[in-house]
Amino acid sequence: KLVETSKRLAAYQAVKDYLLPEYTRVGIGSGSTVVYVVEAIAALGPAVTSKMAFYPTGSQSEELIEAAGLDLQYISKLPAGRQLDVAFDGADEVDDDLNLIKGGGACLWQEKIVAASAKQFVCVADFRKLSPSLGTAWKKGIPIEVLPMAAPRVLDELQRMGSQNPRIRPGLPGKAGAIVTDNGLWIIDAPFAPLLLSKGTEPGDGNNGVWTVDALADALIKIPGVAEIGLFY
Ligand code: DER
Repeated sequence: KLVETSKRLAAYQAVKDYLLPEYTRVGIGSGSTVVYVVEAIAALGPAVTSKMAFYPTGSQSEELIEAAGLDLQYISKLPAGRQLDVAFDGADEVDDDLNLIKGGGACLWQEKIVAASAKQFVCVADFRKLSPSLGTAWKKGIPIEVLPMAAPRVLDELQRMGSQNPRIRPGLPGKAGAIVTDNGLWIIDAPFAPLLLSKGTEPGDGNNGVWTVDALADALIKIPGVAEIGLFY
């Protein structure tokens, strides 16, 4: 109950503070906190929302926008040179530097594209998500979207980089085999020792078992077969 109330309060506050009435293009992330973001936006009423277009980050996000009766548009149709005014999304973990682990909902690739297409990215996270360094609260690992045929090679490389027991995310009941993302790919969850803040003072290049967020992100994205990683930094 406390968690749901916290998510809802955070979402309504974020919309109040960051969705300005003059905005016309709004990104909508994925997950359960974003459900409250859309609820808060819809509560503004058509007088405000009818002037806005809403851009999804996957099938769940699309459904939320449509179910709320909001105008559904797509980032693929955004005119060249234009940006979204703001994008709202959740996170799995947030460190003191506002680095994020995202991808708990397996929507990280489109989420990162939409976030990067917005002038302002608003992350809505309840008290559970705050942690001194990434990997201390969210222990399931960094979500990494991969081409299925490369998954074994990526797992090998993650082991070599010091990930503790990286694994392909299994499907939920009703889906035999691996989770398949909205993009037709798989997710590998790769736990690493707690990541230092991106301004980490130690040489966080993995040799001493710890990484700075930016050093790890740079290393992960280079692994052949990796499409995108669930580190926003
Ligand atoms: O997959 C994601 O990155 C989502 O934003 C997700 O991690 C947040 O989920 P929650 O709002 O249900 O905690």
